Formats: sequence, C-alpha cells, structure tokens
Amino acid sequence: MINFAERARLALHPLAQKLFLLMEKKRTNLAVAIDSTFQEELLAMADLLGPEICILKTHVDILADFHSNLGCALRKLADRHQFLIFEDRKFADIGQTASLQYEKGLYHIAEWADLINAHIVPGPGLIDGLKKIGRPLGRGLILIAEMSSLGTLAKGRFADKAVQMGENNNDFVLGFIAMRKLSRQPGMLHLTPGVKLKSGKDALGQQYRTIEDVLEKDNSDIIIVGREISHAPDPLLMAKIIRERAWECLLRSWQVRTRV
Ligand code: 5BU
Repeated sequence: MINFAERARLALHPLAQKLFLLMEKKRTNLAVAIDSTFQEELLAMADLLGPEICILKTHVDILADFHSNLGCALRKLADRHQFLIFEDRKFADIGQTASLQYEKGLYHIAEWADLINAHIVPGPGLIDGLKKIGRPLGRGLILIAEMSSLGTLAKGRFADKAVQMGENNNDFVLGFIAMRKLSRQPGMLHLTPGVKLKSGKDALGQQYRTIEDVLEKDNSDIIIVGREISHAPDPLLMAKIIRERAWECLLRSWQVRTRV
C-alpha cells in the first residue's frame, strides 16, 4: 500500500494533495469533531488541539451564539496550526437550493470551510450545485457513502453508487465518509466517524469501533473522533494518545500491505 506522500502525487484535487502532505508532515490522520454549542469553546478547542489534527470538523448550525467573525477566526487557526476545516453540513437538497445553503444564509460556509459533505440521495445535480460555488474557491466535497449509525440505509449498493458518483466528479469530490476503504482511486480519501479507544455505542444509535478496526482491518485513512476527545478530562492528552495510536496503525497497515 502506498503512503500519503505518494498518494499526494496521484491525487487530482489540489486540496487532497495538500491534505495528504500535511498529514505526512504532521504525522497525523486524526480529525477531531468539536460539537460544542458555544463559539468561544469551539475556538479554544481548535487552538488547543490544532497541532494534533489534520482536520477540524464543525457543525456551525449547533452554535447558540454564532457570530459572523467565526469563519475568519477559524481560518486563522487553520493557517497557524495547518489543518483543514470541514463543515459537516450534510447537504441533501436539489442543486439550486444546496448552492444557496452553501454560499449564502447566516453561515457563508463556502467562505471559510475547506471541505463540506453531502448525501447522494438527490442525485448528481446536488454535486453540480455545490461544485459551481466551491470549485472556483478551491474547496472540496466529501460524499457520504456509509454512516456510522445503527440501522443506516447508507451501505451496500447505496455506498457503491456514492463511490461511482464521487469518482465521476473527482475534480471536486476528494473522498468519502465511509466505514472502510471503498474507492480504488489512490487520490480518494476515506474518513471514518464513530471511533473510540474501545468499541461501543451511545444512547442514540451512534456505533463506535476501535482505531485498529478502522485503520488496520478496514483500511480507512482518517479517523473522526468527537466526544472521546472533547469530553475527556484532559482533551489534549487524549488527542495525543489517539493521534499516536492512529498513526502507528496506519504505518503498520502500510507495511503489511507492502509485504503482500
Ligand atoms: P462522536 O462524539 O465521536 O460520536 O462524534 C461523531 C461526529 O461525527 C459527530 O459530529 C457526527 O455528526 C459525525 N458523524 C457521525 O458520527 N457519523 C456519520 O456517519 C457522519 C457524521 Br456522516
């Protein structure tokens, strides 16, 4: 299996190249999900954890005190610590509406988020609508192929379809939310949520697998970790532990697959 530096060379999207290279340089494939409902808390966490992560994943629509200065503040932190910003908006409307949701409204997501994601239910018009806004700005789209929640319909043939749609749009789509590696294109990234040190679930259908399962058994690229870090007594220490473990898993999986 080839490493991130080689995959950077094979990636078609400049943002995918940037992400592969920053992961290799920082030696981290940890994306952290900060689902705080207060802006100052989100920014403080992003500043604290910035050196440990490759991606900061946000949900701006859960902020009780959203202010239009957020995007600018997040961008400064992303530049200082070298991570990408991923707004987990899960667009799911027709292309025209989604393009407005992406560019306008309260949040002006396209102005500050490197990455966004979308469901494939509406079909390719949604990708076109988002692409129209995001591509001129150098942004990228992650398609939701599989979800981590119990009873999800996003799996099997649905996931295959998502991969096909993503690969057909690889000038804008740079990867998938998936529970395992799905695409054979080396430039495509796989990001997996539902990760903790120990497997388990929460009270509302979230299912957790271990870092080893996700990266070594199922060959994903990036783990997305939320409450295991944000709700830890010492979030920075927990982020360091998870980051190190994830990077070791990745190195082991590369070695195994190189030997085969
Ligand atoms: P957690 O605290 O590690 O459970 O948070 C997981 C985050 O990933 C949270 O922000 C979810 O909205 C997000 N997520 C997910 O858990 N599962 C999915 O399939 C997708 C996103 Br898509």
